[in-house]
Amino acid sequence: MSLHQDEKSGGGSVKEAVGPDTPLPESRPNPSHRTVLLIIGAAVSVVVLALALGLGLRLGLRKHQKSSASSPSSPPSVSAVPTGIPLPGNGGSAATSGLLEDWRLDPKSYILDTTWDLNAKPTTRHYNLVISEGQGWPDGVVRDMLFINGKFPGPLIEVNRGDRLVVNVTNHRTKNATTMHWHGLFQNGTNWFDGTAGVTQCGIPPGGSLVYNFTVDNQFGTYWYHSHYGMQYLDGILGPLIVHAPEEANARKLYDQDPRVLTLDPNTRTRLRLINTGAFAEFQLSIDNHTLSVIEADGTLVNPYPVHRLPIHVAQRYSVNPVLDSTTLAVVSYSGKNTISPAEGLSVDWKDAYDVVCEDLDPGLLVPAVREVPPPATAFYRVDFSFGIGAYQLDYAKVNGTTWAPLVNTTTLMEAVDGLAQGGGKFSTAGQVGAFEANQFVVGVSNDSVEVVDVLIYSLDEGSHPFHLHGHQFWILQEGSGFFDWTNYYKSIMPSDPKAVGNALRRDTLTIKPYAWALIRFVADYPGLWALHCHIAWHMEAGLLM
Ligand SMILES: [Cu+2]
Repeated sequence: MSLHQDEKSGGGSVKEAVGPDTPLPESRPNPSHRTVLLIIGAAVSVVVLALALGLGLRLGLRKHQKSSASSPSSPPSVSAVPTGIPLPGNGGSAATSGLLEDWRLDPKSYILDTTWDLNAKPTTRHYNLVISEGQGWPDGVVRDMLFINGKFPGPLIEVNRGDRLVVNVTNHRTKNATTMHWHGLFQNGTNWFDGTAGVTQCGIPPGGSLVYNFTVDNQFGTYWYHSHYGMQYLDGILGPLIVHAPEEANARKLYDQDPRVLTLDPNTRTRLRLINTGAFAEFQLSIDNHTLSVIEADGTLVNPYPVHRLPIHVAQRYSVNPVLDSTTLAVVSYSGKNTISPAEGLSVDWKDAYDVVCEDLDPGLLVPAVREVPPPATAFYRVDFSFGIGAYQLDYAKVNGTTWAPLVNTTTLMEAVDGLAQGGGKFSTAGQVGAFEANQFVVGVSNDSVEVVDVLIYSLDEGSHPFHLHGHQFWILQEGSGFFDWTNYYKSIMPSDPKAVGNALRRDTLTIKPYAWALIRFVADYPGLWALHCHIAWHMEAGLLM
């Protein structure tokens, strides 16, 4: 299996944000663009998690090497835990014995139980998540981390559509507050549990706790949860969240994995749920000699579509079925075959070139299995964003001229409630709402009727940006660069001519390409304040949110 990290997401305050340059031994091999992982097995999401956490250090490593006099020349390592780096605690033995460090979650706990009852009556499912501080070495280098229930990453949360989810989040940190966001969940009627610090809630203070209590409805698929407070999720506050539904029965596959090597049974179809929980890099995932059949994107089941490489940008999710063929040897091994550790040369990488620019699979290739023609739009907004140098010579993002900053001691939601009270129950719905502070760019949508909202997001930046809309899925209606075709828009797209908008892909995180635009549409029927933002952690920190 190879994971290609594409670091050309560009833009913004990247240089400021890659984190401390941890001194590294000179014997550390060159970082390879093609990384083969044998040590970290189990769910591929864990592989992604570990690489994502290590990313800052890898970037730091590059800088370090550039500035050092002699460049190391040893070949790329196939081990996720580089040799020659002393690991504290029992980490050293873990690298050789397969035992887990006590802070690392057992990857086996991410193997979904295929006997899960998809048709169970709606019930209430309780989870406890305790946030604490500590040290770990997910990429082989010791760093300060945050843990959930003492582990990284967080536990798998599983529900059925229609269930009530009750999660008690307790903050055992000594200084900073925290929140928990349920990425991709609609939160219909419970906007205040969306977990966005400064927008829908104040942080949970050290020593405090908050019980999130909401119903998961109208959706199923692969989601995740993460802290939405500063850039905390990069330090470890994250985990997978799977919503099941009876419709899944057709697509349901069996899972058979091993904690050290991804082991597949050639006679069993396997569903890998992939989550990019990283901060910055897009991953291009491939398995040598194996086609990946994409069956889900951000909670939308799609007709199987075969790819050799799957680009996954930050916060996006895909489900894939590896097309298995036991005559091939690969780093993925087949159970019952004596091919646990083939030399790397025995399997062959796809010849397809890696994407140079971070971009999604063409949404036109992923056809939703359930056709939903978007209703005609009733409102239209245009959003331009760019980066520029601001105070303290830092890069700041501008969204229609505003740079978002989380409110302290209150929330945008509270300001909205106050605004409603002062307006006698009525609220301006014309464009940007003036009831908020200047750094809170809020677009008001009617609270008297359900609007169908088109947003044309226009990038004036040289990088790629994975945009996430909270609380909704959106249809991807059009993408392009250069001028937007207004004539065509008013003639066929706004009124939803099926030939023009057809069976457009629905998802919640879309990569906007450099100097390009995307037209998305969503039905604004979940009341509340919902963030629309780039999910690259330091771009959001730089204000790329509205
Ligand atoms: Cu961005």
